[in-house]
Amino acid sequence: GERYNPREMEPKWQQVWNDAKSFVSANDDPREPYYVLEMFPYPSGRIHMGHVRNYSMGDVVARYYRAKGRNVLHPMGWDAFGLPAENAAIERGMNPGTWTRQNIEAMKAQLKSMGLSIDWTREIATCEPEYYKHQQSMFIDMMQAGLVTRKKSKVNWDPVDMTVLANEQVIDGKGWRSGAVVEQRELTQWFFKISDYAEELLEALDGLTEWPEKVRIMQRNWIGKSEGLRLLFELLPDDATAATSIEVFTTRPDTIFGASFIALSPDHPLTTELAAGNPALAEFVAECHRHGTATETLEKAEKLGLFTGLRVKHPVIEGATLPVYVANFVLMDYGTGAIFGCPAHDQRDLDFARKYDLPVVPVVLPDGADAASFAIADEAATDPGVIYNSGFLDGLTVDAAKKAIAEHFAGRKVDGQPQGKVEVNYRLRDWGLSRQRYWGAPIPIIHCETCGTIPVPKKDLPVVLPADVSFDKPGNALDHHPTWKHVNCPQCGGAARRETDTMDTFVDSSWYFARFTAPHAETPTIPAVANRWLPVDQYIGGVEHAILHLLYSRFFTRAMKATGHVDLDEPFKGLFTQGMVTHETYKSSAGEWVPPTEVVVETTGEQRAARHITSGAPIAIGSVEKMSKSKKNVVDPDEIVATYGADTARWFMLSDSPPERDVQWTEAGVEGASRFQQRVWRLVGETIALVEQSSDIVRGSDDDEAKTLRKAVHRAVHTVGEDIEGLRFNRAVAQIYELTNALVRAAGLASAAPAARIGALQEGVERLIQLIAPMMPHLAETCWQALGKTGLVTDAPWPEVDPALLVDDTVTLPIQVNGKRRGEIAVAKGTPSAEVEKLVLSMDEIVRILAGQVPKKIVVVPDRIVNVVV
Ligand code: ANZ
Ligand code: ZN
Repeated sequence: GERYNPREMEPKWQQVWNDAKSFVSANDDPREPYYVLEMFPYPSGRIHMGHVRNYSMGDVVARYYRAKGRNVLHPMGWDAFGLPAENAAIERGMNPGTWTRQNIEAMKAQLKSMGLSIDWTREIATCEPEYYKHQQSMFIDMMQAGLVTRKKSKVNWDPVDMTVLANEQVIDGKGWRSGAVVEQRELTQWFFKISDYAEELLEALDGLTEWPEKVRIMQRNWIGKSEGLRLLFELLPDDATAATSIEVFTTRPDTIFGASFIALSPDHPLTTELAAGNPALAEFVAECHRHGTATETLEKAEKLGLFTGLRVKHPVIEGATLPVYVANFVLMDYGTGAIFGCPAHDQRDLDFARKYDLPVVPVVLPDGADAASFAIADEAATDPGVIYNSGFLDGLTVDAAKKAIAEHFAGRKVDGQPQGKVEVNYRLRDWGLSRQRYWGAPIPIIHCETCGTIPVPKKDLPVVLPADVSFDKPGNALDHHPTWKHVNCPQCGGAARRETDTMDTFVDSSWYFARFTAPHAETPTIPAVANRWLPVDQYIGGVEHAILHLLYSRFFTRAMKATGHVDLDEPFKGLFTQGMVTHETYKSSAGEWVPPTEVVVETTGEQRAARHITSGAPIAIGSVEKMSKSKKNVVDPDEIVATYGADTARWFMLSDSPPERDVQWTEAGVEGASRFQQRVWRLVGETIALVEQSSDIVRGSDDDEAKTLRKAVHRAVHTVGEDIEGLRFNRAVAQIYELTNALVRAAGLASAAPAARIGALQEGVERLIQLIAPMMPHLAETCWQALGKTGLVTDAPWPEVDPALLVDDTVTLPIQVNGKRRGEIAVAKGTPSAEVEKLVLSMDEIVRILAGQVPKKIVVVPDRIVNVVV
């Protein structure tokens, strides 16, 4: 027969599906809904192999549940705002919108060439006013519901790009793009009050049982609940300040006897007061400000401090005092902005103490350590143990000591207040959404000198981004626009100014899944429709979004509930985070990365050697790395689709490793996938020929040969279904390989009962095609048609499984000789006793044990046990 030609068949079937509107889902379809979603892409220009993997998985799930009779929603859109578009605009002198929309068109064509079962009628792009109009409207709703605030805050300011940077965009204290040393600035910013939901977001994690445990742990840590104590330290009188106490926050009050200093944040009000009269301190504070606020930066940076001259009373050691420092590692926006340091049991405190020569007194004795000899060197002791060197706390566990010391301080007074107060703190900060950038959704606010901060009236939405902007000056092009920001106040009619900050792009992606349920509605959602589809049954994407995107979406869903747009708390019922796509790296002798397309790899025995495809120069084969432009080890999906077809790329992506792990893209792997495709096609051809030659085909026969094959088929249908539901795509693929082998063997068999065998083969091949349809849909349609089936395999219901054929019908019977177990025998269920007897007596082991004796009696309990009595 002819080879299968994906280049011809793939576009053909894509057209057929498109014309038949196969994947358009109706909101009023009475069948049970199933919503599968892959994280929508940023329109960077081209899809990469990571997208291919992500969307192949989602498509298998979508096509499978469609076949299972569910009303499937499988949409696609574009996370289309963000900095890269502005950078491209600056480089190419192009409007960011033009660049973005061109990229969307190019990537959409690429996605279509993959044959994904997407409902393109629901496509959305977050940069279009039809989308962000509703985001602006919800922003106003949330503001009125008290979920938005505007406050001054410290931000990372990139002095070259003239914008605020997120903590994640500050790398080693420098702006990720400009490389400029990031400064701290106080700016008035817009915030979502996500911290109001800290406890709820934390508690609800336990209910997300279909999420990976690692993602839940990351969110738990990010929210960072800690229970501790606010503790007042009495200041010794000093001319430098009128303050009488310092309040610290600690989660380890049990270590109080090991305290050796107090440290204030550089931004603590007392620091500011002292710095006014202390030039050295003022200089130190300025130095701290020159380094970023990013927590990560602070954690890596050297611990630095300056003694203020102040001292406090030690709260539990009579007559002792502690020095007060200002230290760079104490943050103002956590706890109280002041700490007590216990160097023996906290690494930062230990580094600090070693540097400034402060005492290190251990007060928690690790389990198993000896009190007389235990000492702290370079590493703080953070393991559990028993309190010692601590007066009335001695002998208590850490937890018991925390309780005891909390009670102790609750009963004492400093400045007329209890000295200690139990307090819960969260690391989670409010979500700063202001960006001083052009390419984002404008924040719908007008500032009026008389009326204050006024939301834009809803009838005036959307606040549209002007297209006529120039990027000749750094900073926010919206702010530089000659007219855009000058408006009249909607309240008093006087001259006023538009807010020129735009929204963080994470806002756009915090509700797109809800918009997909009614993408053309005049309101942000149609609540009844959204509630019917949501939560997303299966969400699939990269683990890099484990915290921000997924946490923001969880918050935003709650905020949408509070403002009446949906009626649910959790947006994603099932979450799956897929692994990355990797490839070998190659380097020339000059030490330059060489792309795989320019490399020929030859294998002789165990040895692999590479050379340059044109020059023949030797090339070093390097490690396997995540595909990245910087290492040039990328493979372009377009080239793969053009050479092998989309089905081959999809199949390989699903087959080679568990979906949560990395998969290594290899030429050999793709070729294997391509060969399998041809093998299926040949099997279909042989089956058709066999069917044509025989006049009498029997389907569903109980004939031995036919039944064995039918059992293999039904078992495969059953387990492939289970594996797809469990997202174990590689195992589903392995089952399909096995079934194909069995069918190929059966096709080649010279048989005693050809009518039954060919019937079973025909049934088996039809089922095989249905099993591969979610993964290689184009090949499956071609085969389905060749087999003479009517309609599309895409529309065929998932095959029914005959439970009788799933039953394993061999049993293993233990064999006892004179009551002692001597062996076992596997026989078909229901084998008659006489036959079992004969089989047992012919077994080598039994013959040996009997050593010529004739058994007195043989008792066979059918399907249970064999007893031989001699
Ligand atoms: C004394 C102590 C002794 C502490 C010890 C730790 C270990 P979590 O658990 O993450 O909430 N801390 C408090 N406020 C701080 C701030 N604004 N900036 C930097 N560090 C701060 O961390 C709480 C602990 O971090 C607190 O407990 C405090 O140090 C420090 F053996 O107090 B601890
Ligand atoms: Zn006004």
